[in-house]
Amino acid sequence: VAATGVLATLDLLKIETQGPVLHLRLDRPVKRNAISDSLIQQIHTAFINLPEEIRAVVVSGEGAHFCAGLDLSELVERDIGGAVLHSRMWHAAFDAVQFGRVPVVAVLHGAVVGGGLELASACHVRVAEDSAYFGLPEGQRGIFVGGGGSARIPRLIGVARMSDLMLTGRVFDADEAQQMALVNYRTADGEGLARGLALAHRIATNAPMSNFAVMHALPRIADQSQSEGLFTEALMAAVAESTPEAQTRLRAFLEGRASKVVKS
Ligand code: 1HE
Repeated sequence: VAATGVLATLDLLKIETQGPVLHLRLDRPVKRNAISDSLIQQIHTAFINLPEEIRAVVVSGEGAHFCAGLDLSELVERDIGGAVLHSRMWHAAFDAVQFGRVPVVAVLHGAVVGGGLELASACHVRVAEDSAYFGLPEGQRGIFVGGGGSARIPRLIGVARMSDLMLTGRVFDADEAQQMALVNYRTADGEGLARGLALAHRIATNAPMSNFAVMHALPRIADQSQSEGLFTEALMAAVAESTPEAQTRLRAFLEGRASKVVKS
């Protein structure tokens, strides 16, 4: 179903909903989905205006590539102050992705480079098609990451691998990305979206408070000392457990009405 309201006004995104899942497609294929100021603002607007009934989001890219990163044609015009604010604008948008209301599944194909990799790293689950490849060409362009990549990407693959990408211009293919757990799922070309949507529908069946805890508590606990982390965990667990939904779900299991955990 096509999106309505403010989401329907975002001309660089194609947004559709399938029940509780919203599919947001970067829709600037002529420029390989390069992220202009307008596009970053539209991503931000979309994520802070998700309809109430949406429980999970899938992000993908139209055309042959997921995303070519920053729109380099807009970079030349900025002074230092403007550049700081520009980077902060990206931070706000990708914070809305990572720390919004619902989990986000990225479906990746073709180039996932520069700011495109920064966007992918703000998502919670990553699916890569065979064609996907990952790089940080900022080093070659004479710039640095500015979309949160230096904070997020080392948390996924480590400082050493990110340094290698930036210093040597190395590119990881989908196999390498999977080996280093940069991507969680691999599919053949053309099958990523179906897998991503299926995962999003599965995520959408979880209790919202459990999903919230995974999105908001887990990465913060990972940043805390063990003692602070354990305390945060106890508080988060108590909040989740005390929701009526948790009580209902626990009772359903105990009464034999809930699914068991089985080998997939
Ligand atoms: C662009 C951009 C872009 C394509 N900004 N216009 N990102 C990069 O350094 C990656 C630069 N792009 C590429 O390496 C390639 O374009 C791709 C490998 C992604 C795709 O190649 P291809 O052969 O399919 O397409 P193309 O012919 O290179 O590009 C088609 C058009 O898109 C062309 O414009 P046209 O007017 O000549 O048709 C390209 O100029 C344009 N295009 N990528 C502007 N990135 C917050 S900090 C984040 C910092 C970064 O992200 S730095 C990394 C930037």
